[in-house]
Amino acid sequence: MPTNVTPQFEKQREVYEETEDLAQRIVELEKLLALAPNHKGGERMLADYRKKLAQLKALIEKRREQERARRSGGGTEEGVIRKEGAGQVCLIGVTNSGKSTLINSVTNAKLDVGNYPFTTAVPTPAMLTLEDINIQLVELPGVFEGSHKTGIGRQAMSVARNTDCIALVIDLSQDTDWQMNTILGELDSARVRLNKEKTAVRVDKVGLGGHMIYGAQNYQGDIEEVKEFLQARRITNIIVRFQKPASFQQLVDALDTSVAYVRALVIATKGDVQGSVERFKELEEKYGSRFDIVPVSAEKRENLDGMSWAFYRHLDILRVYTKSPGKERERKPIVLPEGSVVEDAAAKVHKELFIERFRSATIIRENDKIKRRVVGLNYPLQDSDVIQLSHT
Ligand SMILES: Nc1nc2c(ncn2[C@@H]2O[C@H](COP(=O)(O)OP(=O)(O)O)[C@@H](O)[C@H]2O)c(=O)[nH]1
Ligand SMILES: [Mg+2]
Repeated sequence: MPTNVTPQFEKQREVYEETEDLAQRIVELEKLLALAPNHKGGERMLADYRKKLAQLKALIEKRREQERARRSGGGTEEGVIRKEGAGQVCLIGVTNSGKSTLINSVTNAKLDVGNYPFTTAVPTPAMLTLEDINIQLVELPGVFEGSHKTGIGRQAMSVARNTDCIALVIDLSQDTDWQMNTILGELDSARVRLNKEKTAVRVDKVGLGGHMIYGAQNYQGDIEEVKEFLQARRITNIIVRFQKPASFQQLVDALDTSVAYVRALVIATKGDVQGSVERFKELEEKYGSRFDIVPVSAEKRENLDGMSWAFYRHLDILRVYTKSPGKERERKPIVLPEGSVVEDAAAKVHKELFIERFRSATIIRENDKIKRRVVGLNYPLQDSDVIQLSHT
């Protein structure tokens, strides 16, 4: 025995060590932790047990997920497009609805435009530059009833479920209700849910960057156990956002890949054709309460800027600019999830200097009544804040 522990603790340790059933083992280990000594010297042992607990929980979750995947016959394959830029928007619609034309008109891409079906057979990315950030647009192959069961459709849905925002592209030159029903039906079959209430925890698996945890103050527990859980699940690169107060179980649910919740909007295109005004009105009446609907015409280049900014708003991100005393602000922003605080920005600049040795932050808002304010690490940031950090 490394440290002084109580007889109850010793007894519970035996119970725990003899329990074989995984779920029960977790329960016993939790009991053990509750009985653990609270003095110095016991910390090391406690940390080891906590780590063990996280590993056991990860193991049981993995088994459950495999079980669910086996039952539903679906895999958990990742999207095939590498995410780049500040966020990713997927354009989805029936064939010939004008997706390629839209992407071509706001990026340098030269996607094939055709008056024949299924010109674009694989998810195709292009980069939209909006002021000082880039947004990745991805055209998904045209959907049709049952397309989620085809190889191409499955791949498209896998990209859709991992994206930051879905743009439903609705062609105003043909029946809109049929288009909406087809797209929504296919997404629903692929277990992609749109515009559901913001969940307490949002996770995004990414290609690099390690464990990026935002809103840690909302986590009801020790943030170390989150990191250990991710490690034990062998998830190396991920963004976890605690957007509201959240428990360990809510984190586990968020990592469940069988249902995806994605933000969405509608782009109503070909606004130049005859009958488009009436069809747009119908669309508004029917779906206006569920989605933002943005009318455009690629042909007449109408409202393309409005569409780009609508994408930006639906990514739920904000831009902040750092500034050194006596100098201009940096030209390139730091992009953070909405709801981020000063600490999240400081972590991106220099953790050791500006968090561990944090002194204060000055926020400069040119258009605000109070132009400069001195704040702490927990202060919530707004889009286009200029921030000056100082350390001891
Ligand atoms: N009138 C009009 N036609 C458009 C517009 N955008 C696209 N189209 C036409 O719609 C057809 C299909 O376009 P495309 O971008 O290939 O559709 P996709 O299959 O959804 O990628 C092409 O013939 C385009 O010229 C628009 O804003 N107005
Ligand atoms: Mg196309």
